[in-house]
Amino acid sequence: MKINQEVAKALMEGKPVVALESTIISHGMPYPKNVETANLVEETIRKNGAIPATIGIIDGEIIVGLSHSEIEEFGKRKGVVKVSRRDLPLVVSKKLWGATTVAASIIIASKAGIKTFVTGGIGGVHRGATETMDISADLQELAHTSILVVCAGPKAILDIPLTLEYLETMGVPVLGYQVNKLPCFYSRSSKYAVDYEVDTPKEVAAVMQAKWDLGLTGSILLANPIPEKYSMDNAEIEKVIQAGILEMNSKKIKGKEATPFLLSYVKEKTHGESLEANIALVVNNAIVGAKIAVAYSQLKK
Ligand code: PSU
Ligand code: MN
Repeated sequence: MKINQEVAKALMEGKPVVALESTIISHGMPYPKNVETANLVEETIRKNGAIPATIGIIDGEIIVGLSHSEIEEFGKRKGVVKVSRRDLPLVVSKKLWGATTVAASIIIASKAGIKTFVTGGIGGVHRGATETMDISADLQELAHTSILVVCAGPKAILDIPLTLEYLETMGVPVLGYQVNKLPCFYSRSSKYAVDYEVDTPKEVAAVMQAKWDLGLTGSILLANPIPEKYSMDNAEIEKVIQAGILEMNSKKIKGKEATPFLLSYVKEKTHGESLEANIALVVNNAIVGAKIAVAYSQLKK
């Protein structure tokens, strides 16, 4: 594992660092929006006082803190493997390029000593999971890896209530950032309550400290709603998602292809509106994640 110099130094000095994933770059958004977004997210983290560390695998080497040119390559390159826990040993031993999901990224970030992670939306229990058993490996990892994960809620393509049940069973607190209803990725709100509402970065930092000081390993999930301006109508997006799932099933798309297929289907059918929403929500998460990383590092000092 290679930690870039700036990130390594910051970690040694107890400065705030925010980890980021690369699946969203290689498999979550089309080029060049993916690269523009990744760069904007990094810039946003810096503006808010923390150091970004985008994680990816290049020729089998795990990198914590990709350079701009490496991010560009992740955005363009064909055949980059989507890497979850299951894929890690293969991509490393076969010396491949790998874009890390939330699951793989938080494993790596945590090994590097990073306590804050930012993404768009986490994976979760898929609709129809009682038949397909499609439950994102993200959930397992949230249960076991001690890191704060800032997202805009579970992706709307999922079965939200089952995802919440799973997180409860696994002991992962689901916090709403300045909201008491769970945001659902493309839209600010849903009918589901979060476990607790938190209102400031300091408050979140205190939860992190309390959880891990108690020896309770595992993550904390912070759901930060998409900015009002980009929030999409729940009912409309739901129609598109249902049609997307039908098409996905008829094409027999499943496993790791399911999420990328649905995200790109929704993008097509909303004429790119969902992509703009996706970008806005990740950037918004970067602001909050950086502020929390700053608050947590102050608390630790
Ligand atoms: N958030 C986004 N876009 C994405 C993802 C998250 O805004 O593409 C990715 C993350 O890497 C997450 C993955 O871990 O989707 C979940 O995939 P699956 O459902 O196959 O576990
Ligand atoms: Mn899956």
